[in-house]
Amino acid sequence: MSSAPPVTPSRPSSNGAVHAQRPPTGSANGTIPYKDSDSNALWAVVSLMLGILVAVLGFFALMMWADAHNAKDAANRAAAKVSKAAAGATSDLGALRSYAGAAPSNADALAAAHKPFSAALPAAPAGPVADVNLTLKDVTVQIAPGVKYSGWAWAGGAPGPVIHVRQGQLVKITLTNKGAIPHSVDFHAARIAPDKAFGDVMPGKSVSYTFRANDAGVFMYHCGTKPVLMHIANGMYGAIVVDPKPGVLPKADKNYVLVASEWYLSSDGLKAPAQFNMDKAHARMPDWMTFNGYAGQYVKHPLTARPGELVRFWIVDAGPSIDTDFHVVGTIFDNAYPFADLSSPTSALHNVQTVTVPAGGGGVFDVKIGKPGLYPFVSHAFAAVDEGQVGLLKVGNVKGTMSH
Ligand SMILES: [Cu+2]
Repeated sequence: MSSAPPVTPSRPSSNGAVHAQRPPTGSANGTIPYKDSDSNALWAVVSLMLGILVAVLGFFALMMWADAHNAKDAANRAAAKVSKAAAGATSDLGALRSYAGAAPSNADALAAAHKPFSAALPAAPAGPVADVNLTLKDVTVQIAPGVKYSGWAWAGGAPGPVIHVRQGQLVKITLTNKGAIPHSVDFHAARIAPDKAFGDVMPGKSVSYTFRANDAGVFMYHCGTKPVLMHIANGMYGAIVVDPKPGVLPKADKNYVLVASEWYLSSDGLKAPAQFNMDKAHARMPDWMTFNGYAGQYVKHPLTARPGELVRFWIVDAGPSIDTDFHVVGTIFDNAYPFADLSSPTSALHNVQTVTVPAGGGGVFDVKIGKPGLYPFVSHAFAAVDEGQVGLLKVGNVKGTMSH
C-alpha cells in the first residue's frame, strides 16, 4: 500500500448565532368607551370589572415575562454550555491528520511474514458448562504491515479469542486483569444485570460470572469501562458464537469468524507504536479498518474453500463506531441472517448482495461458490477497503492474488 495524502475534512461552520425575533410593536389603543350613567351602582360595577380585568391582564403579563425570562435563562445556559464545550475541547477537525496507508518499504514482505489471526471457528466444548478464561493485557499489536499500536487488549492481542458455545450451555467467564488500569467484560450474548456482572476489575484481580447462552447467534464481547470508546478502540473486543439447536442452520463445510474494527492513530506507528487519538475517534476518522485486527491479512493469506462447499461467515462488528456493509465480491449470499438472529430458519434472507452489520452487532452469511477463483470479502463502504477491511476467499486451487 502506498502512503495516502493527509485527509483534511472541511470544517463545519460554527456560526450558530440565533437572532431573537422582536414581536410587532403596533400601538394598542385601548380606550374603553363608556357612557355616563345616572346610576352610581352601575359605575361601581364597571369600575370593579375594569379592576379585575387590569389584574387579570397584569397577571398574564407577569407570566409572559417570567416565561420569556426562563427561556432566556435556558438559552443562556445552553450557549454557555456550548461555548464551554468548544473552549474545553482540543479538537480542530481541520488539523486532524490521517495516517491511512502508511507503510514501510518492505511492507509486502512483512505482510507475507505476518501470521494471520485464525479465522476458523474453534470447536465448542462438550458438556453442559463452557469455561472461558480471558486475560486482559497492555500489548503492542501490529495492525498493518509495519504499523505498531500500543493497545489495551488480550493476552493474544486483538481481537480476543473466538469463543464457541452451544445454545443452552452455561458459560462461565473468568476475567483476569493483567493491565495497568481497571477493565471489565460485557457479553452481548448474556441477559444479565450489567451492574452485577460487567463491573470493573482492578489490576491484578480476577472476576467470574456465569450466564446461560439461551440466544443463538454471533455476539460481541468487549470491555465496558469508561471511556468505552477508548477501551474498545484500543483492542478490547472479541466474538462469541452460540450455535443454534440442530435444524436452524444448514450444515456448513467451512466456518470463518471475522471481527471488524477501526483504529484511530496518534502517529503513523512505523517507528514507535501509535496510540489512541480521541479526536479522530470522535470524528469517526479511522486510519485503519481491519478484519481480525490486521489490515488485509487474508489478502496475503486467503481463507479457503473447495468449489461447491457451503462457507459460513460469522461477522461481528466491534466498531467502536462504524458499521460493516458485508459483501463477497463475485457471489450473492445464499442465506443471510441479519443481526445474527438464528432463532428459526425463517429468520434468513436469501439471495441478497450486501448486508449491514451494525457496530456492536453480528451477522451470519452463507455462500456456496461453484467456480474456482479469488473472491474478495469486504465492507462495501469502500473507504473501509482502502483502510484495510478486505480479505480473499480462495475457492479451489487457484494461483495469484488480486486487488479490489
Ligand atoms: Cu478496558
